[in-house]
Amino acid sequence: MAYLNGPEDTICAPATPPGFGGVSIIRVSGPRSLEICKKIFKFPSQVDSHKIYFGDIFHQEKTVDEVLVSYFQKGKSYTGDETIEISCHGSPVIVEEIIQLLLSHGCRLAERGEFTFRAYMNGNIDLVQAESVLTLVESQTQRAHQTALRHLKGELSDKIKAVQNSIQLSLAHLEANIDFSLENLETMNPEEIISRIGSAHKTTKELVSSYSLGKIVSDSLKVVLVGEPNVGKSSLFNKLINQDKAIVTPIAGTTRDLVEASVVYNGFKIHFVDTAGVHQTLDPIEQIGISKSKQELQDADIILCVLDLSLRGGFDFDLLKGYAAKTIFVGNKDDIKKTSYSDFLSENMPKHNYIEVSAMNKKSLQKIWDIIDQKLKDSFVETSIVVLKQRQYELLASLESRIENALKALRQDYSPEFIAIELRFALEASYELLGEKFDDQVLAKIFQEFCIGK
Ligand SMILES: Nc1nc2c(ncn2[C@@H]2O[C@H](COP(=O)(O)OP(=O)(O)OP(=O)(O)O)[C@@H](O)[C@H]2O)c(=O)[nH]1
Ligand SMILES: [Mg+2]
Repeated sequence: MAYLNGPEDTICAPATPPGFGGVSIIRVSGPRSLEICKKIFKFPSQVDSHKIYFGDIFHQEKTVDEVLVSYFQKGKSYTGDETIEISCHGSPVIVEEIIQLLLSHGCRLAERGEFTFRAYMNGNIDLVQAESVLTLVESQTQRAHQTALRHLKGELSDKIKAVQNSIQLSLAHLEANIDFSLENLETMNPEEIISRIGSAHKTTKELVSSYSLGKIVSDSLKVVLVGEPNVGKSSLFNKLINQDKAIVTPIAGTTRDLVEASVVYNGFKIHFVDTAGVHQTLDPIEQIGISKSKQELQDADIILCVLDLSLRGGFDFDLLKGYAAKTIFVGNKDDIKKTSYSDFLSENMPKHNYIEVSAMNKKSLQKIWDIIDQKLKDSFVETSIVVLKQRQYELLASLESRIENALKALRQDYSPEFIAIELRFALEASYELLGEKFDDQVLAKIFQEFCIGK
């Protein structure tokens, strides 16, 4: 990662997306920010932090634009370095011209995420907070936005730090016990250590299990419709997304590809996938579609297996093997004359995962929304903090398993050396989580997901 080598560089980049708008903002950060900006903007003799100055950006006596310039002194800015933000008129031509001027006077173009990277390197934020900046700018629902904001404010980091503190303290006391030269030292008794480690374990466990909701919050809840051809999957899909997106015809085998669409519901993004009807066919195009349908089942949060109430079908229920917990059977075409098949279904299907609806009657679809609601409720966990990132989840899971090992060993009165080893591993995971210990490749991966200017 190039910017690991250039903390002394003064960097610049547009902070607003390219295009025309009311204003565009250009960010400049680094030790020479003020010195460089003075070459293109007339500051008063005394420049104060967090003040906005009005004037012209000039180049060889010619005015480039009328702008507002804000100054943030070192230690009091987002990055922690001296920073200047130029708000110019929102035109890509003006932005380009100002950027070129800054470059010609000694700035370097910022890399992706470099401003946030500097904030992290300068200790303004930890790695968990840096990741939340990305989630914040990418969030597509209010709930994702609020969760990311709480992370940015440090709520998740604080929980991790509290766990880290408990481990450090317990480790110190255990190690004092191991070290015989400190024999007369007053150390914590085992019950006290067990209680501290126990509560650290509870916190990490809650955070780990919050990830199932976190995935839904930061991404979406995925609902996949499967079933035989002609049962009404596409009709239901269109009604659920409130759009005529998938083609509906009385011909079996209409849908051949995946059709996908998302809607926002109660602050969550719900992603629906309509699939090709599954049946025995020799048509190679349909076969590809069917194999795509099967692949979708794996990462669905809810599978809606649609059955036609008016017709005895021959759906191969083996397809859903292993997915029982997330499958709901939906008897569709409730509005037309039912056959013995529908009586059979209502008698034999387990009540808790069987519903009857009609794609022709939008009101009946409330039953599907109720299922989605229930799934969201089930995903809620004790803790109000939700883990959103896979990196955080994986490290928290390893943190949890190390603490759990230590706790078991403590309860069974194992030797303190053994317990200390587990706790040291746990501590390592917590350092990695907060970015107190880092690997260049991990950092590169995190910050390169950002856009330029962030
Ligand atoms: N009466 C009635 N007809 C329905 C209902 N749902 C779907 N249909 C009709 O059933 C036919 C098939 O509907 P689709 O939505 O295309 O079925 P599909 O499951 O997507 O079919 P494939 O794409 O071929 O797998 C169409 O003629 C729909 O109008 C319903 O609830 N009641
Ligand atoms: Mg279809």
